[in-house]
Amino acid sequence: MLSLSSCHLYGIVDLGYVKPELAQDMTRALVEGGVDILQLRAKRLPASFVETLAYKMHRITKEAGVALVINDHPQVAAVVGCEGIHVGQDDLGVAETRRIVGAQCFIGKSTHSVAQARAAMVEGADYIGFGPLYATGTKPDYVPIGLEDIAEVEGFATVPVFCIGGVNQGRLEEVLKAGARRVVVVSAFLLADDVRAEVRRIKERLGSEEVRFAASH
Ligand code: TZP
Ligand code: MG
Repeated sequence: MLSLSSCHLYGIVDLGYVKPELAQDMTRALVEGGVDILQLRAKRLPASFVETLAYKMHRITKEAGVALVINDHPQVAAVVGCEGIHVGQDDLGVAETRRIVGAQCFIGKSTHSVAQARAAMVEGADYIGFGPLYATGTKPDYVPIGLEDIAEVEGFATVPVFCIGGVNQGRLEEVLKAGARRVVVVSAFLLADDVRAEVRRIKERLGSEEVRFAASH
């Protein structure tokens, strides 16, 4: 399994886009394409449903060596033995979440400003989601924060920062130029005609850890 700091491309199986019965196929496509880490996001579905699906997805991700993160349901992450849990600003805090998931499970937190990113680090989040950078149908109620604060957050963060929100092939270049090192891609993957090919394309541009290391030394 890749360590969290080696993960640069983050995919999400969001049931707002994927029918539950196609979630396993989508999981396979995303991991075969090359996501480093994958989240199950099933807003407004009961925990029992999320748990059943998490077991099925975890079988696939584990085999592929990809960490599975559960959005919103710490009990599910704990019982299924998922590698990560993701919480938002309105969810349980990091400490309370830690009490449920234990020490083995890493905790990611969504942040929407520099101040929230700092606070999430102080709280002990293991990674930060930072966005939405652009307006996105996946989070229609959120005001996009743009690209200008990415460099600042990357400058002080001592945990991985995953930039999120409207990221796609066409925008990747400017996102990376703004200082991002890691991205989450949701709809651009889930709505692609060829999911594997789309993941591969973004993965190639993001580069391997070795290439990045060589470039910075
Ligand atoms: N958090 C901030 S933006 C976002 C989440 C879950 C959705 C990103 O989805 P997309 O489709 O890649 O814009
Ligand atoms: Mg949440």
